[in-house]
This record gives sequence, structure tokens and C-alpha cells, in this order.
Amino acid sequence: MSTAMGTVLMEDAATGVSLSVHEGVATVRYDQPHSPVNTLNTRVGPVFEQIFARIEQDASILGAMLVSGKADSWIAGADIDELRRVTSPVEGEALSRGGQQLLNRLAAMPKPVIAVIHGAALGGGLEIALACRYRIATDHPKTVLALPEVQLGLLPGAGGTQRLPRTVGLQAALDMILTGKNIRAKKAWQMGLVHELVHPSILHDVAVTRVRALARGDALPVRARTRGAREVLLEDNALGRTIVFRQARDTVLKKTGGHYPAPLAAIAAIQAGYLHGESAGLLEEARGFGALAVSDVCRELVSIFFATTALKKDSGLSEGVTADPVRVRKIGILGAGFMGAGIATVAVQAGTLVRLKDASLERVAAGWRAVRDVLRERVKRRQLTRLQMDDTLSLVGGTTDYSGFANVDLVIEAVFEDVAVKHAVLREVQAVAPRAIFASNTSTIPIREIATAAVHPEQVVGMHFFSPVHKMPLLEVIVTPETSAQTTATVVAYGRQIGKTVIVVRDGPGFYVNRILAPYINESGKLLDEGASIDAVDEALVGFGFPVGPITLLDEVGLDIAGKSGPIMAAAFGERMRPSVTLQRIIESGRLGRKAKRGFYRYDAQGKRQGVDQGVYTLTPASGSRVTMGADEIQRRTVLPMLNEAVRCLEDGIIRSPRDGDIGAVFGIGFPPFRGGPFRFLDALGAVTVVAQLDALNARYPGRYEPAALLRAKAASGERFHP
Ligand code: 3H9
Repeated sequence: MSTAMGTVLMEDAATGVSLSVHEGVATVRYDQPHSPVNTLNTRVGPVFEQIFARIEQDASILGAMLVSGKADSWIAGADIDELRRVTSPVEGEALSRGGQQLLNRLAAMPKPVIAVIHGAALGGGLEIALACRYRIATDHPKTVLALPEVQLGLLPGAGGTQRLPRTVGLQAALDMILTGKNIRAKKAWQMGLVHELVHPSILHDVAVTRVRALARGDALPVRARTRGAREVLLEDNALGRTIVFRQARDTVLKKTGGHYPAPLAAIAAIQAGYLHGESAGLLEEARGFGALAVSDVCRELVSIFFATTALKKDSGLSEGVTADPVRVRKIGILGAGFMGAGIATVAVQAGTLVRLKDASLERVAAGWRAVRDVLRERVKRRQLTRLQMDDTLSLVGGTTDYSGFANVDLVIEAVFEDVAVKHAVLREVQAVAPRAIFASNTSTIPIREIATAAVHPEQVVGMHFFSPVHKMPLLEVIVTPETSAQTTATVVAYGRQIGKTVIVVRDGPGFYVNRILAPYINESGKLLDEGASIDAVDEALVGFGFPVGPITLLDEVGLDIAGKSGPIMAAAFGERMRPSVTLQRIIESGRLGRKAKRGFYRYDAQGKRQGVDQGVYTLTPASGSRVTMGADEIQRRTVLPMLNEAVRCLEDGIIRSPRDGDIGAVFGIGFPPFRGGPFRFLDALGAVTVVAQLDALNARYPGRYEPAALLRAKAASGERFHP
């Protein structure tokens, strides 16, 4: 059969792989059926194998190009769903060996095969490209290259640990493999990861020319990778490399607290390649891949990947309810402070027009500068051009009145946390923009209470962003019984448009994230009441896997802010949320935390943290007398109430599912990703064990550790939260 692409030589409908040839240049096209992306699975491997054999044997073929049939993505790596069904290290190792052999074959092809990349080339996808003779990519924002395996608790298992360092240098490869970060097309070209960048419109034609040239044996113009003095000094000799590997290991251990085995296994595989040659490196890579594929950490990280993916498609509406989201083109933001400016920053980057309103022009200007500073930083990192920055900044307009609000689709308020102030702005907004959705970014006031001032309560909703907005991935959308389906659908869709992972929760004090945080923070304070030391508490919880300890978190958030929410939570939930004496006294003492350079810790003039402020101990009921508490005890006393509260939120219908509860905790407060989230962690511990531990604590501290009824029910039935 002949098509525009030439004569089709082979076609496998089941995998979507085809081989065609046109005037000597073959095209291997991958278009996986029923899937938005191309993945590598055990079915497609043998088909590629046959195609490579055909290319080699067919005298009419000079060389080939490997292209994707998907509009904007190349190959997204191994099929993660298939990987999670691996049951033994031996099986995982065999999978990796299979991938390595296929790509070794590709790399050894006497005829040139080139990777023609438009869209994401990730994991095994990039490993295929690395095995090709030449890589040509489009200079397009959708074209990104990465080895994100460590983010799934894995290592690149199809030769990536060997080919990448030889392609881009050891340190650049370590950086990519140990972080999994995306490399944009231009950077990929600068670092030598791809040979050539072209505009998408000429990709095909240039690729054909390159195949012909390579087949003729012509040398192609290759951009010589500039190697800095550091690279030459450290990478070209064994001693220098030993230093690089040691530093990489130290950095990984410092960053991960030893909780993530994948980066260390990747380093071991890369090092084995340098020390004993590529074959030894590949063996180590496959061994590491097999062991990691069945590890608990991998299982939890993969669960987070699938939960996040599922949330991308979730409308946020209850089952059976449908509503079309309104397209949000222009928004108003009330309050140009830290949060307001942060929201404006993410909004304009998604192309939304923003009206930023505050009481004075000075404040509006300060908000505008905050947006500009984030964009400038992106220019500095070459993620944005100056022109793009100027275009983006021009989307922010400032005002001290409601001018320009008449046609906004959505207003987000980030004004002072006072219900009277919220009511006033809500009334004003509904007068000037009656059709706009009104979203509150409050973290403490129930949305229902705010909505009492509304003419259109169905248009009132909560959008709880986390600080700093441009970095924190979560958005908690809070709905009241009166919030309309269209309001919810619109806000959820918009949250996603600005790059957030969105969970929809029901209204209630603290919503979800702050509610589960409250008993954890309070119990940490109570440990201080009993004489535990501040650093012991923080260290125990960093040891558990939180990014910072609870006492540090209080200093970071601000003690005044924590002081506001404490009484609200205690009024709503009683004993188990009552703030500790130490917490109350430290707030009364006027300490504000890091922002005022005075909190539980001391800070220098630049705001850099020094040590614990020993003066704080005189404020504790233990009045300076100290007790030694083990990390285990500290973790049990603080983490169990957080898990218990998460179950109560599920029981009360605050969250819709354990999945949302896990994602909210991981993305909102940094609950250790390798533990999968509160519900997955509960499943791992077993409800019976947790109930027994809570009962024992509750006997010692009545009313604070009473297990949630649903948790008891799970313990009795033996059911898990996740299937
Ligand atoms: C690896 O490669 C190991 C090798 O080194 C060694 C092998 C021996 N597998 O995110 P989206 C699905 S490890 C299975 O909504 P986007 C996804 O679940 C792998 N499924 O789209 C969803 O399915 P559904 C390393 C995958 O445009 C649909 O595609 N690779 C995979 O926002 C759409 O996804 C990675 O870690 C996969 N690899 O983002 C890349 N990829 O429609 C992981 C996607 O049924 N993937 N799906 O809900 C991503 O980062 C993003 O999905 C991507 C697209 C950027 C590709």
C-alpha cells in the first residue's frame, strides 16, 4: 500500500507501530491506539524488534526516522500501569534487560535511525532517543525531555544511566537523573542532549535530509558542547569522578533523609559503568530497577502519579451531576498582598487578564512588583524571554476601585481575615459584577458564613491557595450546599488551567488541609508543654519525612496567623483541637515567627535561622525543666491524630475520597510522598494497629486521641481505605 508517507511495509494495528518507506527513507511511526500518549510495554517491544530487523535487511531502506503519531507528545516512557504489576525483583530485572537489549540493538544498527522529537520524550522514550544515531527536536514549548523515573521511585532502566552521562557529561546527567526534571528543547540543544532544533513546520523535511546525509556517511554539523573547567577537571579523571559521585550521594542523603532508595541506586549504576564499563553498568542498572520496581516507595509514588492523573479529569461534581464550566478570561483579585499577588502571578502566566485591586496605589504597585519579580526570576532561568515577560506583565492591571470589574468572570478575594471585611467586599463585588463567581481565599472562615452576605450564594465558593502560590501545587476548592454545579465546575477547571492539582472539599472549619494540620500542630505544642525540646520535635518529624518540622512550620507561617485559627478550631472540635499552653503563651508574648525574626527559633538580620531561642522554654508549663522523648513517641503523638482527623474528614464528607485526602496532604502540607498520603499510610499500618495505639494514647490523654468511628469500623471489618 502507498500513502503520502510512502509505501507501508509493516503495520501492527494492535500496538499502533508502522514502517513505511519513501525514496529510501523509512518512517517508523508510533501511535498507540486508545491512549493519549505513546508508552512502552511488553507488546510493543517485539514489534520494534521486527521493524529494526526489516530496516537492516531491506536494501531499499537507507535509514529511518522514528516519529510519534500523537499531535503533541512523543513517547512518555514505560507503561507505568504495567510496571506496577511487576511482582518480583527478578521480573523487574528481566523487563529492564529486555529494554536494554532492544536499545542496544537500535544503537548498533549499521543504518542510521534518527529520533524526530516533537512533544514530551520521557523516561524510556528519551532512552530510545539516546540510542538513536541523531536527535532532532522541535523548538516548541511542548517539547520537553526528561528521565523522571526517580519521581516514581525507579531508575532509568533501559540504558539511560549509561547513555545519558556519555551524551551530556556526568554532572549534567546526574542532575537530570537524580531530579527527574524536565529539560526544555533549547536547553536540551545547548547541553548536547539533542543535535538540532527546528521549527515544527520543517521538522519532517529536515529529518529526511539528515537521514540521507547520515546514510551517505556525511558528517553533520554538530554543535560542540561547551565544557566548563569544572566539568573537564572533575569528569575526565577517576579521582574527580569519585568526588562527583561522593557529593551526589551526600546531596541525595541530605535531601531525602535516606527515605528514597532510587537516586542512590541510580548513582550506583552510573558509577558501575564508569568503573567497570558499560555492560557492568547495565547489569547494575537492571538489578537496581528490579529491586526498586517492587519497593514500597515505588508503589506509593506510582499511586500518587495515578491519583494526580485521575484528578486532572475530575470535574469536581458529585456523581451524576454535570455542568459546563464557564471559560474564565478575566479575573479580579481583591488584595494585592502576598497571596493576592501570588494568585495574580499564576493567573497571568496562564494568559488570564487580571484586575488587581487594593486600598492604595502603593499597595497595588507592591503587588505588581511581586508578580514581576517571579517573572524576572523565570527570565533569569531562561524559562521565559524578556518579551514574554513584558507580554505577561501587561495582563495585570491595577486599581483602587472596581473599575474594570464589570466583565470579570471570577473574583478572588485575598483581603484581611475578618468576616465583616469579607462581607463588605462580597456585597461590593456582587453589585458591580453580578454574574461573576466570588471565590474566597480564606483559610479559616467557613465559606457558608461569608456567603450569608451574598445576593447570589450559588456563585460563592472557596479557593484555598497555599503559600507561596507559584510554587505550591495544591488548590483546595470549597463548596457549600448552595454553591452551584456550574460554579464548582468553573473554578475546578480554572484551577487546573493555572496549573494546580485541585481537590474539592465540603465547607467546614479548617476545610481539609488545615483541619488535619491542627491536631498535629497542637499535639506538637503539647509535647513542648511536657518539656520536650523544640529541636527534638522538629527533628523527629523531619525524620518521619515532612519537609520541615511542625515548630519550624509555625515560625514560617507566622505565629499570629496560627493564633487566629487555633480558637476557631477549638470552638468547632473541642478538646482534640485545643491549642497547647506553650503555643498560646508564645503568641501572647508577641513573637510573630520568621517574618519578625523572633519565634521559637532565633534569626539573624537577614532572616537566616540560627538556633532554638532558649528563652521560649521559660514560657512552657514545664518552665525550663526538660524531658527526653524518643522520635517514635513524638511521631506517634503527632502523626496519629493527623491520620485520625483525616478519617474524620472522610466520615464527615469533607473530602470525597481517600484519594483526595492523600493528595491534599501530600501536595498541601508535604505529607511524605513515599508514604503515599494519610490513607495509604493507614492501610500500610493497618487500622487494627492504629486503633490500638490511639486507644492507648486516649487513655493517657482523654478526649484527644479517640479513634474516629470509621477507623474503628475498618479495624473491625478488616477493610482498607484503598482497594
Ligand atoms: C520508565 O520509562 C522506565 C524506563 O526507564 C525503563 C523501562 C524498562 N504509563 O498526565 P496526563 C497516561 S518509567 C502509563 O493526564 P498530560 C495517564 O495515566 C516512566 N500511562 O496528560 C493518562 O491516562 P488516562 C517514565 C501513562 O498531557 C493519560 O496518559 N515516564 C504514562 O497532562 C494522559 O496523561 C513518566 O514518568 C505512562 N508512562 O501529561 C511520564 N504517561 O487518560 C509520566 C501518561 O487513562 N507521564 N500516561 O487517565 C507524564 O508525566 C504525563 O502523563 C505526560 C502527559 C507529560 C506524558
